[in-house]
Amino acid sequence: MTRLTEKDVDGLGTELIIYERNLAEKTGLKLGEIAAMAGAISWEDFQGAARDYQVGVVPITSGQGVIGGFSEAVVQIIRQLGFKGRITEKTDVNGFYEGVTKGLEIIFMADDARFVALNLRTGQIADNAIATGRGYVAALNAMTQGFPGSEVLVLGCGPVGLACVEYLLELGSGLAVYDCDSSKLKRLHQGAIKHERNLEEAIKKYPYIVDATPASSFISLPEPPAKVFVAAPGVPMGLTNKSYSQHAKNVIHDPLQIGVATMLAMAVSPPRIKK
Ligand code: PYL
Repeated sequence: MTRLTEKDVDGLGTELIIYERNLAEKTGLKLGEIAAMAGAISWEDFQGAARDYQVGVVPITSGQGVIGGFSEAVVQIIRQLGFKGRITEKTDVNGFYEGVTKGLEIIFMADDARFVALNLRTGQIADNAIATGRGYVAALNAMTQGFPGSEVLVLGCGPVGLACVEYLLELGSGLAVYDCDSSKLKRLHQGAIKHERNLEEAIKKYPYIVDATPASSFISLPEPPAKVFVAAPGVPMGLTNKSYSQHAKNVIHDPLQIGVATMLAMAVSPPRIKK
């Protein structure tokens, strides 16, 4: 997981209205609707949870320490979804204790290894990598209205890519995967998954692409008027600057918003019956 910088989250909280408008133009949905879809909770129940839960964000100083603006960005996204949210005054375990004793029932916290949202009432825990994968597939599904006519190409089989694969299988979408480490593909033996071995060829073949890799500026898309739709979660951006600017209208990308929104939906979603 690539660690965000202050620059990545700078201004994020104050630009959420513009962000939502841009997302709705591309997908026809609000951030909360995309999150509810990916989090397997109805939009009505998600709005009900917003009236019911108090949410806290606990800054964590371990490892490389606090990222300036990170907790502020997370709490602004939470508020944008209609929830009451606040950052604890204290950090780490002290901040967790403060939140619990002050009645916060959903706690967001991130160290360098993992970013979670814990629902203290139900015990449900949402992981950012899984939520990000699901949220971006839901957004791409909405933008393309169900991936007509082709499989979806997932680049990268790390935690985000694997969450994309799982959700695409749940949606019943056709699916192809590429990973520079082809040994990772062996684990994905589910019959319906195509394994692509050549990146350049694969990118030319699929109009629907999820970039779930930690690499930057390595994806050159076919030139317009080729129609291609890309979900590019987090940082760094995998598209080259030229491809990103040529296809910007059909690219969904943000450093945190869709992942955090889907974490919240997953944390308040009715427990899923284990099959
Ligand atoms: C959650 C983000 C998404 C991509 N990379 C992940 C990352 O940057 N993780 C580190 C988060 C550290 C937060 C710090 C704080 O400010 O509480 N411990």
